Amino acid sequence: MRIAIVCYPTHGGSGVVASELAMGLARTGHEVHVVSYATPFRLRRFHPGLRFHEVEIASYPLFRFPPYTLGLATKLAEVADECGGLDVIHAHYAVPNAVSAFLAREIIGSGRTRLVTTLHGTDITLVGADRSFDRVIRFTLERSDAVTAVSDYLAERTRRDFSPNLDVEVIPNFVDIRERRPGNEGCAREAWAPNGESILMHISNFRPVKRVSDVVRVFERVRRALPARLVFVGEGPERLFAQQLVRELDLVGDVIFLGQQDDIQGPLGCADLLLLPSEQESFGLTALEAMVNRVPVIATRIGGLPEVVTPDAGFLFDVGDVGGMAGAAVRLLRDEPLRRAMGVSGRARAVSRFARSRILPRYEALYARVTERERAAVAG
Ligand code: GMT
Repeated sequence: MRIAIVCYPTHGGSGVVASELAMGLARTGHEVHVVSYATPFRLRRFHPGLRFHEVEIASYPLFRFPPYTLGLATKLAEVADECGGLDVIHAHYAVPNAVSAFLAREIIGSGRTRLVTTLHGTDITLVGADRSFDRVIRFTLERSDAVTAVSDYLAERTRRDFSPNLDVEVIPNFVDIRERRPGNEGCAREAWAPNGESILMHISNFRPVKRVSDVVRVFERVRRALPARLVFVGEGPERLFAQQLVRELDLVGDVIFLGQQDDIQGPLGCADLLLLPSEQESFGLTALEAMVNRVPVIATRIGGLPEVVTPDAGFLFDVGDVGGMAGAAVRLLRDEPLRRAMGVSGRARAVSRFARSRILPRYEALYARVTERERAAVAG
């Protein structure tokens, strides 16, 4: 099949999943075109069968805001023309990717191209909650040939907030289950914890929903109980606040800000546990990454996280329950057999439920269904 994947290129879960899907589909023999405003970070190396198309927006003094939605739609239509027609445009994230993809399908107008929209979370829970986007999101979802969501929670939330009768298929996110992926240099514990301290890790885009100050506060309590280090991976608007709190709580020597990393399997190799105290998470891809790397997870009982982190793989608490999370962290760090057992069960769960080899065929089956449906309608 000839498939265009539209996604964000940044270090967020939706871009990661879209890029991994694109690579997997290309390996399976599909012709894959990735369209975005920059090369997604996971696709910077050469991948046979995969092409990247950059959306460029001409600046013009009249435009107060660059018209990215239109540029993306135009680029998709151009890609369809140049490659001889697209079977599927698969948009990851509703705003504006699915809206542009809808427009592109109308411009292409061949009747051949199907639109698949995958919802990732904030496109429904945050962006979608903005009344100004409400109608355009509902319209696009209803006009998509198929809509998928990454968790039961998100599918239900989408139906509740947008369209009660909308058919939303749940196709969960997936991970690469290889023990040592190419480019993973491994990591040296001594560099972060020279005296054998425990290592707690947080990985995110440092948005307000991630509650990074809770990460620091949990760590402060753990630090009072035992020698430990906290490693932050990622970059975003709340990083400065986190750094300030680290200074206020006198933790500077024990906290490492690693910055944005393309490979998180490397750092996770040194983590004893992952902290994810988010107030919203439709899935929690970093929790799954931790699990596949045998790292137990301490997270919040919200959104799609309970579908990923089961009690054998970690501990879940109410949002803001810093004391509960710190208590569980201390317990885990003091009880090595428990930590190891949770790591092993977390990996087993990740491999049996969320391996790429399980999830990729579900997307392929969906593409086959939407394209077949159309052919059958034309033939009939
Ligand atoms: O967390 C974000 O704001 C980024 C967003 C994204 O687009 O990458 O993450 C969402 O999609 C991920 C991949 O499906 C999910 O794992 C995250 O849980 C989800 N984030 C939220 O729902 C807050």
